[in-house]
Amino acid sequence: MPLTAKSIKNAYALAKERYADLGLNTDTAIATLAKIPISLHCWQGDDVGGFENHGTGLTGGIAVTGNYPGKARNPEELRADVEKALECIPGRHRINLHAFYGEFGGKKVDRNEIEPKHFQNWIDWAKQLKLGMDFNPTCFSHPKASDGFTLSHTDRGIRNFWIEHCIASREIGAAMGKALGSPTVTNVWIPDGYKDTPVDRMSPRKRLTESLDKIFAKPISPKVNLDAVECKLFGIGSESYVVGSHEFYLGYAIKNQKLLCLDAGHFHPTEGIADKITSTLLYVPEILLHVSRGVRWDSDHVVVLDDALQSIAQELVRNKLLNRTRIGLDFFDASINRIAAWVIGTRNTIKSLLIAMLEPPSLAEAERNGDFSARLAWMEEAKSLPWSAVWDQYCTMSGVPVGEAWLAEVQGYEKTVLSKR
Ligand code: RNT
Ligand code: ZN
Repeated sequence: MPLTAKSIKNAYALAKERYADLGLNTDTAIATLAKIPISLHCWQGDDVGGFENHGTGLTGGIAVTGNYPGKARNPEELRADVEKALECIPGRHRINLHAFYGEFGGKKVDRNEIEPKHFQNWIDWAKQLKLGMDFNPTCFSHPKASDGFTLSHTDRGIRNFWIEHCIASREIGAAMGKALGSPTVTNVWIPDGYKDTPVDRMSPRKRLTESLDKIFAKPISPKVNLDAVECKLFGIGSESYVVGSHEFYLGYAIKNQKLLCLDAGHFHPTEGIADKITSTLLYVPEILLHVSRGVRWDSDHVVVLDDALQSIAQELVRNKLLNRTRIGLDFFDASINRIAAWVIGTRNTIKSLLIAMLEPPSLAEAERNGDFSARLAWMEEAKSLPWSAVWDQYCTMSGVPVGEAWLAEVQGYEKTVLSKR
């Protein structure tokens, strides 16, 4: 039996009362939650394919596995698919593009020649849907990245090519931010690294610093563009050494007051990013999150409502850090319906924030009082509070499917649209 409007309302009324007894206002939680945008990564829709055709396929030490039918083949299809996903997600969000999703009208425009005009259709579409936009230079899947090095390459010509690409990307980010009245986060991630043990770990890092300094030389107003840098531990084919490691970018971001991007899949397999949030935010102005799920390696699985995700949300909410954190998603699964992947991952991320917002104040109080038995007791009891009734209410208020009802929507779209591709 599907949930009825009446049962959702009744369940919410009971939940509201239960939380009120604990000192929490569920209406306030919903209103706060509705103001937090999640940046949906366009690349889940086409397996990080992009709209160029250099014949290199996906490179850069990342991999998409699966061959589920119906992937988006062009900008129109990708936008339609994102719209379908957004219809199943409560709130107002953002769309995160990579540079190789530009529209070049059949002309060959190399990465160092891209301009805001190549993204005008995306900007117009985002404006219409009231979405903010985020951006990324694409320093992979290109002949000039074929040996695995870009901004730290030994060849000055190749380095300069990628520097120009990143400079062009910042300008595009600024144009997007200006057009949409909300700053674009332009995130630099490069794949540079070695499969096997290097002898010289220092020189590539020096070159990367120099390249980044050139890229960021021109000041751009933070009202339109914010620069972020993303670290990584290893990639496929860069197992032994990654130039842009955590320590490298942590230092660079602190020194230059850039946003540090923390991707959940970019650390040792048992290392979470939640515990890094308060430390880094003491030294950098803001952070960008790539909410992802590494399984055994940086495998970019769809985000589920697990402890790692909930810890991230708790850190942001407990420490009131949401206004200094840009939340983006980064996963790519081609083994399931790609729209379902977006919906599942995004709904889970929003759910985790809601659960964190509904944490009883008694938890922090117990810790302040040094009562660690009470802290653990509350931590565990809090897990079975009726947050799902509040979530259902939020979905109802937002006019999006409640509970599993979104799945039928996505299945219907698969039948009428995706299966015809
Ligand atoms: C790769 C990084 C990077 C990419 C996207 C496509 O390891 O996580 O963020 O996933 O830019
Ligand atoms: Zn990432």
